[in-house]
Amino acid sequence: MNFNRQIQTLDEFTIQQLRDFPEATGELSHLLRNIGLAAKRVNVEVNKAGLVDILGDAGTINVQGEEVKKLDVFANDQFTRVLHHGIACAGIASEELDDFVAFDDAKSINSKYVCLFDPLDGSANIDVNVSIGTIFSVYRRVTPVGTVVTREDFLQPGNQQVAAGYVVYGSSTMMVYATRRGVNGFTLDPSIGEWTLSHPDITCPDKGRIYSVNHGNFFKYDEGVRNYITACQQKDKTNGGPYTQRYIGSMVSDVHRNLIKGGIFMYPGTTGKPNGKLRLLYECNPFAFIVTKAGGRATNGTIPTLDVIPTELHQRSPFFVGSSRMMDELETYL
Ligand code: P6P
Repeated sequence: MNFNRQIQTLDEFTIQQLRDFPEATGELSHLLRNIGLAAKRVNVEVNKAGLVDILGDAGTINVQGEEVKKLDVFANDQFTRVLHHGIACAGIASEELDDFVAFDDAKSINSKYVCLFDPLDGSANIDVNVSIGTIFSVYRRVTPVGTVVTREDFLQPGNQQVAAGYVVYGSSTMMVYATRRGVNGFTLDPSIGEWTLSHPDITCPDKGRIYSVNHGNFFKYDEGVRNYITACQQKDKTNGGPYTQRYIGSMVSDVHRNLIKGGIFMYPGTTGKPNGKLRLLYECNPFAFIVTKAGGRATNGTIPTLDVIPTELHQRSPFFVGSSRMMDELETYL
């Protein structure tokens, strides 16, 4: 009997990666599978979100007699719980939590990774059915295994990440993650509840025709940014302009599209918010790592995003990320 097994699940992929690198302990693969499990649970709730009137608003008790949580709180709980119960994570930091959480039980203090995440980015888009996402970043701890993690384990520059990824809860649900070995995308097959390898070895085209920015802030941007945005709109045989403007206000969707098709995403600083809106540790750094591993580039407008030394868990950073040749062009204006 001929089994035409084309699909490869996330479990099979991570185990195959282990075989290719025998020195690996398997803890990072285990952590990534944990994230995949939590994301499947979040996906179920996100897909029901449109029924919230039936299921009850956050803070109420639903028909099953359970307290209905805001989706981003639910998502935060799922990722925190799965990572705590796993064997690979010694602590987490989350957009939803003021401070990091050290897992101080005997098993967790012997884990060698920490994870930072935005459990549900763009959650304000849920009630208008625009795609939203989870963003995560994984570091090897810098404090000794066997001790409780401290703040310095989380305040590492993005170039120290061992893995980073995102989940986009959209027309289909996808999980994309990067390690030093490359970028791979998995699409959730709801009929079997498995992440299946759908986008192996993702590379970011070195050029694209999409630019993504909130034009509403145009007159609040620096002159260099304004001049670049204007250039994107002008006919120019050297750079293939005018470009197409695409911006749906959900970072995961906007960056994912530009990663696959080629393009540039910008969230610059403004006169009122010189560091912009996006968070360095669990929004900018993960995408900077992913797009860079795919052949693109990312900067805060001055230095590569991955080289920024963090000082606070929730610090913001201006962010420019995308196709390498478009980033080169942008930098001639900054
Ligand atoms: P603005 C969503 O709230 C978010 O954090 C990102 O997902 C998105 O790229 C950005 O904010 C949109 O912000 O100011 O353009 O509405």
